[in-house]
Amino acid sequence: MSTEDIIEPGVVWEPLEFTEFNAEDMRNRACEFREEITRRRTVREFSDKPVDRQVIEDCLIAAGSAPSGANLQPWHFAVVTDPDIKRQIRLAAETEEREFYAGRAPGEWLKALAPLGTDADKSFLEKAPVLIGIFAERHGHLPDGSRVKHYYVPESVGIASGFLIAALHHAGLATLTHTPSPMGFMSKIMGRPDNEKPYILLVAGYPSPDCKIPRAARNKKPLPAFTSWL
Ligand code: IYR
Repeated sequence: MSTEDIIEPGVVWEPLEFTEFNAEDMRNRACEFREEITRRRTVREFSDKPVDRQVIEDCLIAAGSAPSGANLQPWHFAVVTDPDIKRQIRLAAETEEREFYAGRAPGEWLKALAPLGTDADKSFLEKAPVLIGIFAERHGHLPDGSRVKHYYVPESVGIASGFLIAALHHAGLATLTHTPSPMGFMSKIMGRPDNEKPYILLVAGYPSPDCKIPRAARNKKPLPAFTSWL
């Protein structure tokens, strides 16, 4: 606590550290970030080149700084690099995905996916160096075991996941936001408790040297199609 802190019942206020940029710098920063983030592409063909653990940890710290309901940070990130565990995850995901593509998915869903060229082959789950199981804590626990209610859980975990994807991209890594369906197997294989709901299986690493991506995924709505100014 610094000497500038103001203490009131229930809250300690501290001064905000804020960097204000001049108008030109701000425009440049917005434009540079837009260019960097819009270069991100979802990748499904990964190389097995390992990734520095420190890089993943820094990106996770960035994710953990996300805003969340009542600042309760209702997320857990399970990082998997062990080849045996990756193999178990691949086998379990492919079992579900084979059923998904062979009939569980409604025709309309398969039609929507067709331009992306996805299928039940999930070999990237073994090949990529890092899998990050993202879990949403439906509720938390105090040290004495009693329940703590969480708020805006999907929103909070979604924002943290977005931070993580942006941080990994910024560091120079490719990602895949994989949503195997259903994903209950993630809890079992990654040893996560019942209060955590599997949310996303994020794949991270380098793209394979001959990586191809579907052109259709480049189609992004133009600004007027998804914004309004009042
Ligand atoms: N889970 C399947 C299907 C799939 C669903 C959506 I929505 C996608 O954006 C991509 C794929 C799979 O991973 O192949």
